[in-house]
Amino acid sequence: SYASVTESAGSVCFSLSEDQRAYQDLARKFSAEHIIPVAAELDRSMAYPWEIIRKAHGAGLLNTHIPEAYGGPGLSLMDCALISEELAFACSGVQTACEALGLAEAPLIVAGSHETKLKYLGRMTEEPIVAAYCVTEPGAGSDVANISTKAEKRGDKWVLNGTKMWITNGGHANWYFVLAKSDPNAKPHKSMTGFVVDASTPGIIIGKKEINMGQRCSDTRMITFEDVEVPMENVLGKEGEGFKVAMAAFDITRPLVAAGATGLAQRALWEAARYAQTRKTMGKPIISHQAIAFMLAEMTMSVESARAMVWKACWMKDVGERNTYYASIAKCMASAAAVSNANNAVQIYGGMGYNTEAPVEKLFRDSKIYELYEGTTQIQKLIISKHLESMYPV
Ligand code: CS8
Ligand code: FAD
Repeated sequence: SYASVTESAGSVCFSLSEDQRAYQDLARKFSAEHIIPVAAELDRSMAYPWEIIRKAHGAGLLNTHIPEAYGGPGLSLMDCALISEELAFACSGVQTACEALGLAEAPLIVAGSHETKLKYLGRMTEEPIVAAYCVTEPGAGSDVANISTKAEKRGDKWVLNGTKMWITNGGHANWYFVLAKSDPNAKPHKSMTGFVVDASTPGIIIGKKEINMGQRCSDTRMITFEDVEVPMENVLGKEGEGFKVAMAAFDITRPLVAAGATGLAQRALWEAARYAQTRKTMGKPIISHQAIAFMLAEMTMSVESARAMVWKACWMKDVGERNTYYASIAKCMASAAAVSNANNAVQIYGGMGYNTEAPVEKLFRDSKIYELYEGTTQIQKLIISKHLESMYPV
């Protein structure tokens, strides 16, 4: 394990194992061959990247944290982060579509019964299908405790009613993770239950594809549940524990979203560093102007420090410790790196950076979402700050 490598080296270990380098390589080659060539067209057409999903499934790059018992490769979070970074380097819209499967699966991994895992995680590993995580609602995003979708027991079934918003993969999912209020009289954090819901269940209404600023091939929808019947065995964990299940999922996925943001930040640096060596003004390449060189140096520092925090957040989880605090630091830092590096890349490209023919224009639009989804920057800071009193007692 990572822990024993660290111990035996007598230091902190930043090197990758042979297997990790192989996964990184596989993802890098896959991205270069199958994603980069079609990324601009997917951005224009906004078509869902089904073909890439099928190929990625075949290449073993999806569902990577599903345990072996359920047909997955059971990779560590660190392994998954290496893959996520490479996919997002190529196109973060594609990576979001891929990562959203992992997000839907995370509550099952955290709290699903053996039978539920066998059925729904097994399905994901058998064929290239996708799933979605339905927590946010039109009236409650950051404030998860305030959701209003209802779950009521009727006979031997649960019945769901309510509307979810901004659901990634919403229009293509085979099944949904749904968080709903099952006991309106309980305290908010004990009032919710998590369910797995087959997308073919009557009463599920799929909204139009939302047209977003960036990551345009990713599919974002409103999903409405009208008297949707869910069998008792599709409850994840215990009744009333849904809030914690939904939150614990983020301990797995926030480091991976942060890895995606790091990939985008790295791509912006890569594009800008190369452009700055060929574009000349006042008789020399613009990289020779210190103002530009220092912007590139800052972009380098942002991406390196974001990656270091992603690795730390993953390592913490992989050695079996609660990583919520580091997951939030990584998510916050990496999303800031993505936004500032994309902004700087556009600046370094000059007027050309503002044009749709330049790769950095897409990066600029794609980057902003990282500061919003999976918990906004303010929410990550809220989570980090909640740790301070116990860390620094007076
Ligand atoms: O509501 C919390 C929050 O995190 N809000 C942000 C919501 C969010 O991140 N939404 C993202 C939706 S998904 C998405 O955007 C997908 S993007 C597309 C796919 C991309 C590819 C993947 C909050 C604001 C931090 C919570 O605040 P509070 O309501 O004040 O609750 P707390 O007091 O902090 O906690 C209440 C109890 O829950 C326990 N808890 C909290 N976090 C965890 C974790 N694991 C286990 N348990 C947790 N991480 C906490 O300990 C409290 O329990 P007690 O027993 O009461 O002590
Ligand atoms: P609000 O919660 O209304 O926040 C508005 C502003 O207030 C933000 O700046 C926020 O940071 C700030 N704010 C809120 N509360 C506080 C506070 N206590 N202190 C300080 N500032 C605060 N959700 C899912 O469940 N599944 C998905 O698959 C999914 N995919 C998404 C894909 C896209 C493209 C988008 C745009 C969203 C997606 N989301 C998904 C929803 C996303 O997680 C929410 O949009 C996000 O959590 C913010 O919630 P909100 O939009 O309701 O903003």
